[in-house]
Amino acid sequence: REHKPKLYILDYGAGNVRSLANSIKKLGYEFEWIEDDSDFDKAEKLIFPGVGAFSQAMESLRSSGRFDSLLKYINSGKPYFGICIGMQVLFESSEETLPEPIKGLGVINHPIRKFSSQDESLPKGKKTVPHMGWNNTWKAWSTTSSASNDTPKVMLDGEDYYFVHSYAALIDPSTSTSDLNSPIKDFAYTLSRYGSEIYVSSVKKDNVFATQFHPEKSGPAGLDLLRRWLEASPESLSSPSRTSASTSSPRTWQPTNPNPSTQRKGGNGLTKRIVACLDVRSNDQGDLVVTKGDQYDVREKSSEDNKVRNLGKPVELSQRYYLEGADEIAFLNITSFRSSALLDQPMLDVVRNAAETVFVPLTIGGGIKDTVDPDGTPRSALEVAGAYFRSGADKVSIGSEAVIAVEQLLQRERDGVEPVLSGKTGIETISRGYGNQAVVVSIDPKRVYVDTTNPNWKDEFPKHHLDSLIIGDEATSRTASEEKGKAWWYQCTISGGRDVRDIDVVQLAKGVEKLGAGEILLNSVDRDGSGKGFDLDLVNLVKNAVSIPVVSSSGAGSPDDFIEVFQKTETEAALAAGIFHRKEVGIDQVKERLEKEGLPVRRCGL
Ligand code: 1PR
Repeated sequence: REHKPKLYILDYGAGNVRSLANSIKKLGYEFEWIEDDSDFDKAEKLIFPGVGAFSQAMESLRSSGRFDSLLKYINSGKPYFGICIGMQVLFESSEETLPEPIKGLGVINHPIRKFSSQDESLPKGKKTVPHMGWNNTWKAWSTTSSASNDTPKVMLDGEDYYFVHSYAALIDPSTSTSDLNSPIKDFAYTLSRYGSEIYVSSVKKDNVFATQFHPEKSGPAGLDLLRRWLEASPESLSSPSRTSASTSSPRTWQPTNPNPSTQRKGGNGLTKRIVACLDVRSNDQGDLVVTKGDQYDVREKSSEDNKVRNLGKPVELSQRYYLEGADEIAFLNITSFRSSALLDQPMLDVVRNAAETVFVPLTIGGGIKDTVDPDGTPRSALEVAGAYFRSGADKVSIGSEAVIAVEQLLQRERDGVEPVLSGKTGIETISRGYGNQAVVVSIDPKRVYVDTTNPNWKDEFPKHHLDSLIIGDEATSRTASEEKGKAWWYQCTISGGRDVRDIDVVQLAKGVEKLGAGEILLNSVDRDGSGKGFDLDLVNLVKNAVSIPVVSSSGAGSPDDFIEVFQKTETEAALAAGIFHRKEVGIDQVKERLEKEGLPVRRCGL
């Protein structure tokens, strides 16, 4: 039997490492977790996946004494594969902890910097940070050596991979790539572009290979890359050795044109994401089903017994959407406000099972809050989220609790309480522990129409909701003609749209960004299940209020609706449920239409 090198994974306890474990298993390989220092000696290959924060990764490496062992392993010449933070730790330092930058392993003498949220190359001069989604990578070297193994087989040209990070190895292509003293000049690397900034998306030198993106979340392209690395013998991954490279140097990685034809032109570099959403609940027989509401009402109107609509099984459907090319999948536990014990939480199994075969990001929402188990054990929102991350979720989505948290925040601001941020809300604790990219806030707003026949309506309109007021005559939605003479604002709701609160969508969006949310999932109670298209006025309001990504949701009835939301708003992603569940249109068909319109999409090639 062919000897498979002993593979180890180094986990420092942050975020979703299950997906990496699942993808390795899926590719037919086995691995062990690094448990103690002697494992570094036993390892013949090592993967260090990182999620979350650079500082936490470094702190945990230092406090566990693993810093030196890891450096020793890398210097021994055995193959190392770093993912995301696992790539960043190779660098000199990160400015994540400014004013005191934190030191990395220093294998690459270059700093990790934050993406700028100002970007003159983009509409309104603004760029969304974190950089989250599918971006294109291109090779940025050529080799002068005759040795064919100098071209790393793991690095491909022009592929889309999934990224999620706020910091990166930014380079100035005009100087770095032509400067022979450039610290990364003797590495092979791929570059990617975010707006006007160019950053290193993967590096390879000798035994060290690392990617800023997540191969385990990058669909077939990511699995293919991982397979190439797993398949390669340690010798081929490690050659030529460091010493021979530094003594004789016939081999140099020569930077090539930083703007090749394989680079995606226009926009900010990211594709427009298509998200499939599965609203999950128990039906009247107690089975967990995917359901779908009209304006959040999930019961059949036609049948006498008013059954909960059953559109399929959650894990099976998620698998179907992955194969159709969904860029992301969201599961929402829509009855979570009734019972939300962590023990005996069937959604954990749904995530665990889905993560075995679905290799794109998974979001789980519903019941992410402080709870108490039936045996009386209290569970913090952070613990609940942690259980989902360990099961294979990449992000958690918080609904009702986010509204309560922002209400409290606004109250503290009004009362002049310092600090304004209590640090105790689920959004804050989870984003601190797992990074803000892991925290989505799901908003369920409802239109509240104003009586415009009242001549004093403008004076009587509540001042604190003015920012979310839309005058129908100026509305941008396709259905705007129906709205002439009307005016409305967007009120937030909790408990699945059942209770309305005195807080509007702009207040909420700004508040959750302040608390540390990394993304907004923007539903619309009015448009949900209507097929009338996304509420563009709502999307524009929220998109203009924040600088984190916004996923537009509710109302998709045809591929045209996706085209419209991407052409008329700056939204990063569009989510739909009903049309996909009812097979009215496939995700691949939506992407084909978007592509025809010149909108960038990831074609997954399955
Ligand atoms: O409050 O933190 O426990 O989270 C509960 C979560 O469940 C929230 O994200 C909330 O949006 C969701 N939710 C609660 N009740 C319902 C319901 O439908 N009765 N679903 C519900 C929200 C909206 C989207 C839907 C889009 C697209 N559903 O999930 O997928 O509207 O649908 P379409 O394309 O068919 O128009 P917490």
